[in-house]
Amino acid sequence: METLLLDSNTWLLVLTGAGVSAESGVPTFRGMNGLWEDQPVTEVASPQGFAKDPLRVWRFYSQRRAGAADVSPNPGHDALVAWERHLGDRFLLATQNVDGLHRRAGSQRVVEMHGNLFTSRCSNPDCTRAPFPDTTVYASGTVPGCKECGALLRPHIVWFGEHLDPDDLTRIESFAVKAVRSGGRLVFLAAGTSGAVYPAAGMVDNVRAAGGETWLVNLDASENASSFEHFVQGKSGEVLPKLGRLV
Ligand code: BJW
Repeated sequence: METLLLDSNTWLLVLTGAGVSAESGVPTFRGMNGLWEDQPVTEVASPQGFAKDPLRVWRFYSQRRAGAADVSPNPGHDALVAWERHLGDRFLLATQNVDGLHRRAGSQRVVEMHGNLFTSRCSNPDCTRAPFPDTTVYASGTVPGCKECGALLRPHIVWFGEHLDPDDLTRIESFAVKAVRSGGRLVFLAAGTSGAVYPAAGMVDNVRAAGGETWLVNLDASENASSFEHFVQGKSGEVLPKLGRLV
């Protein structure tokens, strides 16, 4: 197997997707065939889906909260923690996962691009209440309301058609810019992601355009696999612990 050198000149930007949590027992979107209760997830997890049937949306997220609370990080998560300890500020983890497993494993420099399953916020854009931690598994038939304005609460998740937090995107971009400006070796590694959902799927092209090196660790060839210079096929929980050579 190839090895990825992580030395004092390396700046490592990691992107993770659902596949990294698969070995912890969290179902991937592809694994569910993109369906939940026979409905396309894209229709449930969308502003339109919430407007049409908030009960169904909260049933979906309550079920996932219950499932994700019982799982533990796997050796793939642990390997990323070790890499971060080695590289310090020359490491950034951008995750599309909302399950919180990277932080539970010990990762600190984390950007949760698609939000967090255990955070809720008010659905009223004019409400001043900030997003807040919320581990409640709401009983079926319940839609929680905002204590401040009475509107419906919603999960703090980036649904299809919604914009990602611009601060998150800036943090990722600034990391790459800083790496290049410092004359360091910029490396981008994507793991466990189908490469189908943007803007995450476009990160590989941005890094290549900036002169960075690109690695993919995935169970199968993702939609954008041909954009990567290195492809290590396998389970992230088995590949990542062996891939990094920390010097
Ligand atoms: C393993 C493994 C193991 C298994 N080890 N590997 C440009 C072009 C075209 C469209 C767009 C575009 N820019 C924006 C869009 C629209 C849209 C989009 O991308 N659509 C595509 C479907 C084409 N994007 C958006 O709407 C985004 N917003 C945005 O860009 O705003 C501006 C804008 C809006 C509208 C138009 C244009 C611009 C928001 C995207 C938010 C995504 N949110 C979701 C749902 C959240 C719901 C929830 O979690 O409850 O986030 S979608 C879903 O997909 C979830 C995931 O984070 C995301 C990525 O999935 P991921 O992680 O890749 O998982 P899987 O299951 O798909 O794949 C798992 C992979 O792992 C597989 O390859 C397996 O083989 C592998 N694997 N086990 C290693 N053990």
